[in-house]
Amino acid sequence: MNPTTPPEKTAMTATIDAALASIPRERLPALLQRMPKAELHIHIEGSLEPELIFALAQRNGLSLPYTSVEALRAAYAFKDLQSFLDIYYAGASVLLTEEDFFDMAMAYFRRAAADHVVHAELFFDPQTHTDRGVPFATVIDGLTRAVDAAQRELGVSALLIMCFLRHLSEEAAFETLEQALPHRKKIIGVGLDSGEHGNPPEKFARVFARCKELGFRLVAHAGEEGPPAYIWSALDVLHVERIDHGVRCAGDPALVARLAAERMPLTVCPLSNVKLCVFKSMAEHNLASLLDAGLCATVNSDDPAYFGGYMNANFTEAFAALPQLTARHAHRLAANSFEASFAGAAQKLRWKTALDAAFAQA
Ligand code: ES4
Ligand code: ZN
Repeated sequence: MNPTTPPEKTAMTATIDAALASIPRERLPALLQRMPKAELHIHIEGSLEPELIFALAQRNGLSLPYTSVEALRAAYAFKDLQSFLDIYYAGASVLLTEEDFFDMAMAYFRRAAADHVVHAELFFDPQTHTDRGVPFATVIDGLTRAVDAAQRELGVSALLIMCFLRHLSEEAAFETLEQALPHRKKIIGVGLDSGEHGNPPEKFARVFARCKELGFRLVAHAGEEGPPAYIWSALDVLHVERIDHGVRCAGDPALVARLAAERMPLTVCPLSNVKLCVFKSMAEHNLASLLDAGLCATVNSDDPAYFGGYMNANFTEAFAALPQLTARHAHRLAANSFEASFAGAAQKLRWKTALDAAFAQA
């Protein structure tokens, strides 16, 4: 089977197949921008632009160790994940009030809507805030208010995923889960982020088991910098439903075969991977080979304020650098994003129909 062809063959997919085959590469940038898509891997604290960091610092009477927006942006040269995380946690320290979280998320939703993101699943890191004395309720109330406003004002649907910081302890993760329980209806799932090295999924086996019992959907970062073994244990120990990043699966053919057989989604973040030196350049990114191996890969922005672009930049830069990527791959990536989302089946079908219509008109 051609792995870029959807598994179910219907009259509509035959029409789409014909349309896809005739779309030339030069029409791809416009199509990538215009196609409806879901974003499944965005750390909302990573959408905080330097301008907003400065504005929030001023509003909250905080001083920053940078003299200007330009000086802060100039510090965004990363050699690996940890060198980024140090700056990312410092940037998030300007967030104090419910309004701050609302304003940050609304700025992201406006950018996402401009890129025709119709659905977004936002990661947030409660421990980054509660450890500074910001109440859990302040964080979740600001974000939830933005989720409601995004639907109402922009037509963007959104869900919230609470991440545990893997460099902190299991006990700290359990405490965070306890704080989340009064708000559980506002949180679709839990994830695992921060520095991967030395913090394997096994460290959070019991927390994830409890989260599953409580009805949370489960995802985890694995195989970004960490080895394929971390992807195996995210699957077999944490029982996640999506792997965030996962690009390092490519070093393990048995793992790739399993991910393909299970249609286990990978939320790939091309610009992030290049900025954090997971790949030396976009031309060396393995997105095209992951798709051609039949994996349910998606494209996402991760921390767009830090990595040089939002959804459309991730799509257009990956497609520009990888000549193997065609209209068929573009359609598949958007279809995968809906398939891999935590939205309901009826909603997924409506998005898929809108996606097919966008390509049928192309
Ligand atoms: C992250 Cl790029 C990345 N990896 C792991 N954890 C993160 N938190 C925010 N961005
Ligand atoms: Zn991430």
